[in-house]
Amino acid sequence: MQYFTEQAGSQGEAIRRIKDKYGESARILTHRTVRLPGFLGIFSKDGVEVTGYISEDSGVKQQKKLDLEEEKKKILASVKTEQTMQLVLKEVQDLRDKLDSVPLTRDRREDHPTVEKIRDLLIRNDFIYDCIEGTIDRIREEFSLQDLDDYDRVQDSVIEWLGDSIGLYEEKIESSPKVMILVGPTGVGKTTTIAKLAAVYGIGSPELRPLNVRMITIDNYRIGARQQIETYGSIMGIPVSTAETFDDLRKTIALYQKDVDLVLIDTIGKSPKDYVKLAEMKELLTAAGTQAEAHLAVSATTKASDLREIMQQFEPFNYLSVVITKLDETARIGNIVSVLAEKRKPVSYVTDGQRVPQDIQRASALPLLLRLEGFRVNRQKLEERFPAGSPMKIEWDRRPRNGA
Ligand SMILES: Nc1nc2c(ncn2[C@@H]2O[C@H](COP(=O)(O)OP(=O)(O)OP(=O)(O)O)[C@@H](O)[C@H]2O)c(=O)[nH]1
Ligand SMILES: [Mg+2]
Repeated sequence: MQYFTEQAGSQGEAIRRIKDKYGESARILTHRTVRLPGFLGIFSKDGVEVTGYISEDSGVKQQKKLDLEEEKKKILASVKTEQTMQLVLKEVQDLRDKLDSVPLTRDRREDHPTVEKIRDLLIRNDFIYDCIEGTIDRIREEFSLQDLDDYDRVQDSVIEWLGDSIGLYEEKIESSPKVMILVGPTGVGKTTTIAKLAAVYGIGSPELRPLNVRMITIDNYRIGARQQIETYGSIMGIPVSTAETFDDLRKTIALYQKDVDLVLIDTIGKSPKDYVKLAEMKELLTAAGTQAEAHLAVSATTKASDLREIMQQFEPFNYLSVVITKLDETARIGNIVSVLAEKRKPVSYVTDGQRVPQDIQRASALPLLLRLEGFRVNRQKLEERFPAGSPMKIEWDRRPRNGA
């Protein structure tokens, strides 16, 4: 700390001198009256002595001020660099624009409102990136710039392409008995679907005679699981067996060789991350015999990345088709439609509610396309192009209304 003492004839004069010498940072501590020496020791007079110090605080402030100045300079310098960068970027952009305009049509069309609108709709419906870009590319290939002005025509084609991308698996009950195993993650609706299928096939339809159906559950671990399927069985008059071991399963199926048409096997829901249990379940396929077919149940509400993972993890079951459940619980079907197309897996059944057995239908693109949000769907045209999968649903929906 730097101290100072200043003597003057008056306090005012002392302070003025201090300010002149030390500036604004001078701080007064004390002042006292002193005898000031006069000329040659004679004519001495009273005066004031002021003591004080130089404030470091203001020194810091000053330093800060300096730092700030420094910063400001730096910022200004960087702004200049930034400006240069911006200029360079702009130059690059201009160059790119020039280059892009060389092949003419392609990027000019990208800005066509029809293309933009379709892209937005596909995004809104949760289609995955590859599917969206694939569709946009196809629009570019198949429509001239002039054709793009006809939005309705373009969107109708897009709906058709999406419909065509949905592979269908038609279940054929030929071998006797046909053994169908439903695998899939926990809680997607496997047991409910098994019950629906048992009822639908057990009751028959105008096209298919009532089949002799059996249900087998290997879900002995969870309290209530066995009861759940047995309840369905007893209501529908369809026998249910429980297989405690894979050997049990083999023996049970062997018992059904003669007069049973369809054996439906309900499995335990497994998280796709449950590798060990999945491997164990794989043994199940072997036990169920060579004629057994696995199908994977997934909920339509599953997001695309999870769907991919599930489909990957259940791959060892060589599932032939996917059963889409809980379609009623989602407004967006882009995720499931795009992942199925990506993995090239067909759909066999679609379920859209909890009612057993009404809420199931044989797969068709129709129920999925009808759920497309924001697209103007011409139902009649779509029904002609993508006929409903099976009379299953229609048959059941008619019954209550006819009072049958
Ligand atoms: N909204 C709706 N709910 C469904 C559908 N299918 C099944 N559910 C319901 O989903 C819940 C689970 O169904 P389950 O059949 O027990 O599912 P799961 O796959 O057997 O389950 P775990 O055996 O625990 O793996 C139940 O409440 C069903 O009623 C469907 O299509 N739509
Ligand atoms: Mg179950």
